[in-house]
Amino acid sequence: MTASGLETSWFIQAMIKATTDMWDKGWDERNGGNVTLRLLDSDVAPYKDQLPIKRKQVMTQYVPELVGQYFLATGSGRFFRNVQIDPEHNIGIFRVGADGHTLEILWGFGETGVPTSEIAAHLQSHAVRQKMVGEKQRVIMHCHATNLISLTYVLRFESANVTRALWEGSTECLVVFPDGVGALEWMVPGTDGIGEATAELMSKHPMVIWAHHGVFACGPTLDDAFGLIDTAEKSAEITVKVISMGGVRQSITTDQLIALAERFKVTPYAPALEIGGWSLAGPSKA
Ligand code: 2HA
Ligand code: ZN
Repeated sequence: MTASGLETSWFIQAMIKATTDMWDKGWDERNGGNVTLRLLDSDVAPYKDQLPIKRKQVMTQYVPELVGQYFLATGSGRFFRNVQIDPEHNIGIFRVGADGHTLEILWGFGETGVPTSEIAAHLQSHAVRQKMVGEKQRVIMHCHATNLISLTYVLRFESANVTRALWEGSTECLVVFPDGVGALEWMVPGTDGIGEATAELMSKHPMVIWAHHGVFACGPTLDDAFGLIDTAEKSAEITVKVISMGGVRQSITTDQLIALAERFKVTPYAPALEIGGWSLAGPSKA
């Protein structure tokens, strides 16, 4: 296989870098994780002759808001560690068809592959974030960041509490994600239901933690979404270590969080300030 012009495009190269970095971070074992990047008409214009409709995939959901939009996505069942070796097999480009319900596969995903199994959560989240921030919304990123998942087994699993724990876990967190994180109870992955619930939380938070599964983040660029997860995961790692060392003896206070928000001119997610601290879940019922 020779690298086509398309494979030298900024967007394929950026997706290779993002998925390779995510693999290197240990966030995406086997086929874990998925990423979608919305492409602009100006991105695809130079490659139009390489993007005929190869086949179609009918979805169970409707996303009329996204009709005509192009997305570069990781493939269902594909491994992030292989994207750099064979992009055309492991990632691909599709357009949302005129019925808002059919994906027109234009390039990649191998001979018979389709976009990520979490397409519902991706497209519904794109639609919600586009409504909020418009053109700037371009990336949804999902992965299995180890320490964020670990915390879902011990923290009282509510958005304000998880946000507060992450803000206290590292000073930069409140500045990087003042809108906090959403906490989504365990649900069956790959369903329209988890897609709807994720998108609903994405209307308040740029990141959603899926209990015992992983994290979803959004952003204007792959770097932004990656940076959000990286920052939260670093804080989660510190918090896991703190809990493992016997628990918190001292931490960042509410007044200090407020001072931080004032200095960096951000408005923090109020419920996470108001609770005054974070706590572990009650004793196991087992
Ligand atoms: O792509 O991560 O949530 C595999 C997954 C499903
Ligand atoms: Zn997953």
